[in-house]
Amino acid sequence: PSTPCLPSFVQLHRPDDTAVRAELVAGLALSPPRIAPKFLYDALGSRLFDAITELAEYYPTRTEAAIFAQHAPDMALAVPAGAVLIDLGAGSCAKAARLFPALRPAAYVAVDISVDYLRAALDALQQRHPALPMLGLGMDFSARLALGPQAADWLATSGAARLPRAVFYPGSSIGNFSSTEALALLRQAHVVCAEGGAGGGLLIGVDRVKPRAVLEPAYDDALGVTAAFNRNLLLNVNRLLGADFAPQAWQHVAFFNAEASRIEMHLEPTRAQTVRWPGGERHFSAGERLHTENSYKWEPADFEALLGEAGFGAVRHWSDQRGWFSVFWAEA
Ligand code: AVJ
Repeated sequence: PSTPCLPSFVQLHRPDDTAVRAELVAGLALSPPRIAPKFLYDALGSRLFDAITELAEYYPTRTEAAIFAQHAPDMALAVPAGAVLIDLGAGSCAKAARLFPALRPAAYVAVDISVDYLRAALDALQQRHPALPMLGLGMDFSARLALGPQAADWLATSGAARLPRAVFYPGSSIGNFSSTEALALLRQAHVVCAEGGAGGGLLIGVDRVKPRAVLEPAYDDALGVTAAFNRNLLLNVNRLLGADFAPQAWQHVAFFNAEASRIEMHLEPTRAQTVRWPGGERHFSAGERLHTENSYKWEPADFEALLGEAGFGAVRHWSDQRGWFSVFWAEA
């Protein structure tokens, strides 16, 4: 019997406060102004997102979960057993953990923007899987995805350097990226897979184009949870930038832009106002929208073509009965 594993943790270049403030100020100066969707996820925002996933209107989370539950045995035939499972945006690590019995990974690398967030989740998961080597990797992979030398050292020490790598990117988080940005990220994911042993690949959840009558309520629910999630971004910006956004003076706006194949979320001022922060200000006229998120919806054939452009080989996918969501496996 081998000794139980302890999770390891590595934090790579965390953006400092100055860089975060500069990014916010630059976005506010644009016309139209925009703030990146990552600013939706402070402590309250993450809880509001969890609440969104429970809403009747928000189909992606439960649809994807049903696809994994139904097709896990089939996925296990495609994804090599004994791989290094690399979980992008791992958060609570719950989605990956549910796949452990089917995929039987030999090592688990949980990637998220902050290892602080991963620490409790990985400590608890390690208790339930004492023999599985686990690494928490703090990294903003939306800027650039590469495991780096410290993770490579950890894989070598864990005897996992030459194992196939399965990159796991569930939740249709890829939807936050335009096709150009998504291609860049998928290319980097392909490099990560290709650096491991043969047979690796990418397991990714993708939300599909569907009728507006289904899409729009998912992003503008009857209880106003998504509205609170969107407006909470202003409170986060107030905290990060020292700004004085009044959230009650901003309305949640969400609609499907069919030409661009994306849901857009905006915040619209209900009256003209000036927002101030140390060293700057911006005037908003009534109705001048602040763009906070895009959530792209894909046709499976287009997403498959994108995977090919990114360097992946054989592709297959699994979907729900209604064809609302797909999980792709793309071989490196
Ligand atoms: C976490 C990016 C997948 O686009 O559906 C949910 C975020 N925004 N409701 C999505 C979100 C509003 C979500 N992703």
